[in-house]
Amino acid sequence: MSGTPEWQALADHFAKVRDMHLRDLFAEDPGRAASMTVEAADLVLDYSKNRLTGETVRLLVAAAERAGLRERTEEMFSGRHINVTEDRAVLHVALRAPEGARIDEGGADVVPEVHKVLERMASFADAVRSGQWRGFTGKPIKRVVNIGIGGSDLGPAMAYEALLPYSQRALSLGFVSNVDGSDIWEATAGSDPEETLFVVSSKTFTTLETIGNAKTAREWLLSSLGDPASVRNHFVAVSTNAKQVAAFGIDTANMFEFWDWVGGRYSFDSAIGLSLMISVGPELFRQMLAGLRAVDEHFREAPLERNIPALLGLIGVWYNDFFGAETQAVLPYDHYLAKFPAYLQQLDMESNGKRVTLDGEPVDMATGPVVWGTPGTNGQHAYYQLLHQGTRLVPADFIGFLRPAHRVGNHHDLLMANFFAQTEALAFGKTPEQASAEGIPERLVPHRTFPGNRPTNTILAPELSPRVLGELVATYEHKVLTQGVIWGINSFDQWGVELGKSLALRIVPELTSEAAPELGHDSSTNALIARYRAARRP
Ligand code: G6Q
Repeated sequence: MSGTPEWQALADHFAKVRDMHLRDLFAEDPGRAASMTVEAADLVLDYSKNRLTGETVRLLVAAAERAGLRERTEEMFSGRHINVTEDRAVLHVALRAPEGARIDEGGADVVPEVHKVLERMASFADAVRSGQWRGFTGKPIKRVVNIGIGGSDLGPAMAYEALLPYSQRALSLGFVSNVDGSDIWEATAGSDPEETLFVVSSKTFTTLETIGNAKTAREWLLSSLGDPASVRNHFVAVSTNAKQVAAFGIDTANMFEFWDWVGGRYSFDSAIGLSLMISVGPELFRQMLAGLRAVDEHFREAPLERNIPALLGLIGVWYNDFFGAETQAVLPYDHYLAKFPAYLQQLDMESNGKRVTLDGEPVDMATGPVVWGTPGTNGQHAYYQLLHQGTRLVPADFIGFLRPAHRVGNHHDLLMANFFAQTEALAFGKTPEQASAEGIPERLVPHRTFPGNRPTNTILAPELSPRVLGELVATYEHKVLTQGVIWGINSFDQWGVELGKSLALRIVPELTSEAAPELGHDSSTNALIARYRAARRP
């Protein structure tokens, strides 16, 4: 990409606009906000508080077209194996395709399969919610614990929390992911085994953490209920691997299937969302799917300069590759979106944290940024100092809602006043002249000056409903695709997680074997392992 005339045009343009200030850009064009606001589905994106002009957007769109964003998008939607290093289709969009749509993979239409599994999930979720599904001793289920990690955890955990106001409160949900025994300990402590259902979610059903936690959960159950036959009532599986599910002892009649064309971090709306569906019910889950679908259609059809996911992606590229920004903050002004930044961390960083192109050549530009964030207004009293006055450029997405989940006093007005104030302060700052005019003593003026020109996107939606949550997730999924296409990388593999995993497997016996093994690592790792072994001795 970097050798193309489109990229060069962006570089030339950057040299002209890099020092422009948002104060001037807004002063010069009273219509700026109106022309830089896009609406799609239930979402409004105002990207006017970014350091760019209409020309920047035109050039970024030209770069996206040159990189083949449209072609790659169509390839994805039509089931081509765009995950080239794993030779797989990338069809999370099929998970929300309407009945009657047709998407072929491996010579067969996958849409009927998707709907078949959705139906099975719905019957099961209804049975658990209504108390019709009973534990081994005849009690209804009151606690559901999803055991999974990474893509088999972050999505449902995020969405469960996001949709808590829509959940069946009589059912408590827990999410166990960490191999650290404290996680399963806390998730089961105080729970009644007779009323607990474990959903073991693992695409491969071989993941060390998940299988370890599932075994511990089974022991916990059996230590109380005794009879191995009880596993049938208290364990279900979500997986692509029926053989391993059966080997674990879960009846494959209680297995909910998904497919290798759903990447882990793109899977929360597949059967991986079973625990979420149990919590909110099938109807709201379907509304969430409709939200995802609405943005899929928008992304596929809207012109790139009016396309919310594409614009977010391209604006991100602008800061990442021209301004040299290294991070991207995501700041949801909604308590229930506390886990959304963590979810996006995986979606974005595992997808676009790559250093070689699809052809295996080194990428000659910066790829995915470090994504981070926490809900407003908490961050304001913590790290926003750096956003306002630090030396780094931190582009930020502000996500807010017109209506709150709960009308509690004037809390929502206060929350949203902060939401609007922050992007205004970041963009326009406070000049030394303004500070002096406020009577600030001269020696403090430099400290109390805000340079402004700190870029933000504002995403507004009516309320955090299941549908809107789906829209937000699809927006970021397609943002990630947009950027991956520009950088020419494979956003759908994750080889970078393999090395640590295989080294850990090699180290396990070194920690646990009775005979002191010869340690063949570097001197640091050898010494650390020796120290651990010494402390482990009874
Ligand atoms: C996601 C990754 C990864 C994966 C976990 C869990 O895209 O592939 O986070 O989801 O490693 O894998 P399993 O679902 O196979 O247990």
